[in-house]
Amino acid sequence: MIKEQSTKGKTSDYLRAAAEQFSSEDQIFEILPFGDGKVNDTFLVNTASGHEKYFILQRINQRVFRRPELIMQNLRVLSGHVSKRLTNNPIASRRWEMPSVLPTADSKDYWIDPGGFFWRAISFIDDSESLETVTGHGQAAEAGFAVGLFHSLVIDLPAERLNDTLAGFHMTPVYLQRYQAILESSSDRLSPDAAYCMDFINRRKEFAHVLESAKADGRLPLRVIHGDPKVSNIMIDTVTRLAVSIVDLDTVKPGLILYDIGDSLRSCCNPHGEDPRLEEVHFEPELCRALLKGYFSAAENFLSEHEREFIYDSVRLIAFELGMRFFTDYLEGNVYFKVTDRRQNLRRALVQFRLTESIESQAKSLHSIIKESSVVSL
Ligand code: GN1
Ligand code: MG
Repeated sequence: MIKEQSTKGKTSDYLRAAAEQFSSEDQIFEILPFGDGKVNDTFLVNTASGHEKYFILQRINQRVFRRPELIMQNLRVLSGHVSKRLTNNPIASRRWEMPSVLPTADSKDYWIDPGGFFWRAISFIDDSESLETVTGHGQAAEAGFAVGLFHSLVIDLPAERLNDTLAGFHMTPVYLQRYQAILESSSDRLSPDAAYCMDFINRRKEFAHVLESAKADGRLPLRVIHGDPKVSNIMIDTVTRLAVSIVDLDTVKPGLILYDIGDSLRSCCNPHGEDPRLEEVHFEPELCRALLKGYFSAAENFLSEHEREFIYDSVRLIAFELGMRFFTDYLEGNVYFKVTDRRQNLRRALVQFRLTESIESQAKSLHSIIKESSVVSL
């Protein structure tokens, strides 16, 4: 039986034992915390002393992913599909790799520790690193290329072949409902920052429905999406500085392609990242232009007219949605996103709301940048 995740189960309890399940004959030399993930616990395992031979070990957060075995099934379907695509149609003149699932000694996709926690291992993309923020047009174009290439590789994978690993993910009206329910039982609503957040959300309640309404009336189709294409999930070759992979595939599932485009723009065009000083936060339009150029250079012409029309709304929406998710979690006592202090999720919410305002204040110019960068070249 898989145990319900609780804050009591320390990751360190079975960390080494977990690494050993996936290291085949290799000795474990070093295990280090890895990346900036806010949900799962992620480690880099080095299995060789003197030189580097790595894999990624993760303990899945079962408060968020209630059925992690469904993630592993999705990863199998995804990697089977993509490796066939890459064998039949290799990416011309550049390196591109998909992370793969590593089996345990008894050929399972995961290991459940004696405390009931779910561990799995994924290959590390050699000679690559992720970026914390995008600092130039070249990097934005590479991030866009990676998301576009991912979409083009899964465009012919029927969405119904994948499990829904996280119900309601990126459905803004669902987050709005949750926020309203939590607000009713919260006592923090009187602090000035919390009052600001409440007012901010209140003024955008109608807007929260923009993508789900268009989906409901058939204008936006369900496709296979990545779900979390933020900048730190794009792997860059340490020598060529070109994107070589997109990782963190737990939220690959049926969804709107605009969740991905919106989230990629939200993350990459915010040059100071998710935890800066508030006055530094802004949405950088020229990074948006570069990212979309990169995206459309890899994504063939499959985006419909409607999908293109909603690109502006999608970036505004995903920034707003993430702010609302952080704020709700703050009100709820930080049960979803990892935090270092009690108010961190409140600060994160303020950053995303500032970013949303920056996007809104540039609506007109962003619409024309999006139009220019997403022209179909038939
Ligand atoms: C979470 O766990 P991590 O850091 O990969 C979240 C994303 C957010 C992101 C913001 C499953 O991703 O939706 O965009 O934080 N993932 C989940 O940094 O909720
Ligand atoms: Mg993620």
